[in-house]
Amino acid sequence: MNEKHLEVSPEVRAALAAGKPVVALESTIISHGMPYPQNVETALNVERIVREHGAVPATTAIIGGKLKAGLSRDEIEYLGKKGMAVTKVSRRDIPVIVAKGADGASTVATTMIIAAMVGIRVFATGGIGGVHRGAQQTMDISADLDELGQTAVLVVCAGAKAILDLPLTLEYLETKGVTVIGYGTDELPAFYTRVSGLGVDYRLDTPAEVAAAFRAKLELGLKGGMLVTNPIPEAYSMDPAVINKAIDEAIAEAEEKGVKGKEVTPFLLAKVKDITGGDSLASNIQLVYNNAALAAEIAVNLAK
Ligand code: PSU
Ligand code: MN
Repeated sequence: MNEKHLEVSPEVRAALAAGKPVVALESTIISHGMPYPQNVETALNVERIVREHGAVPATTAIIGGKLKAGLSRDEIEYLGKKGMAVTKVSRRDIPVIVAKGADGASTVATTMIIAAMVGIRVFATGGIGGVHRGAQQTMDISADLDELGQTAVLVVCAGAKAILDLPLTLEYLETKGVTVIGYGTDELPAFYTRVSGLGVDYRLDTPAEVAAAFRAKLELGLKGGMLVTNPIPEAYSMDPAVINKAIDEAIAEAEEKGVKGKEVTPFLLAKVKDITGGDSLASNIQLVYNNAALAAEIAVNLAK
């Protein structure tokens, strides 16, 4: 691999060389997914939770044109403070940001790319991008889904937000050959809620079972990732009526304002948070912690 554009922290490098479990983490969730200062606090807690579960955290971003795996506290603080002013970097954005020597926050797609480049197999986040409602007209389909179809990284999330068209998102993942696992559930979790009325492809109940399925995929040389959907803990799940009403309002406002392209997801996330008066933010934070713990356990099993 050409390491010219890569910077792996000493801790992450040592863990990978020793075959120890490592969990990748994204940074768009820090800059664009949550407000400051909760975003920085959450990012640091997620790193701690990964460690407590026996793995090394590798938060990713682009800093000064370098793809980074493993950020310092100061770098996390910097991205969190800068918020939406940081460039949100998905696959198509990487070449120009690197060539300019600029900074960028990694989406799910970019985090998978960085993880695969350095040899990290497991990644924890909150929610992935997907097929947006109205995609039949707008063709707004997140690059995260194609990345899952081509890059061999296992992604642990809490399902997808109902800001997306969930049935179409599942169809798209099927087309791309992405296995959707329900962790301890037969139903696709919908981020803020444990239920969606839609089925997952397979239910698996332990980190060891998930690791075995992913190991089989790697051994077979099947390209692409795997999606593990982990329901939000009961205690933090939201009333579906409340959250769905907030989402409908947010989507109506986005349409009215003509919000387009890469702005759509951050706009909807911020609106939903405002409408629910911060309740959704508290849930969001807890489900990320839950995913970090599971991802670390899967990484530990995969490293055995
Ligand atoms: N969904 C969330 N929280 C997030 C995102 C999505 O619930 O923070 C972020 C992730 O970084 C994801 C990106 O990769 O938004 C998807 O953006 P887009 O839909 O523009 O591909
Ligand atoms: Mn989009």
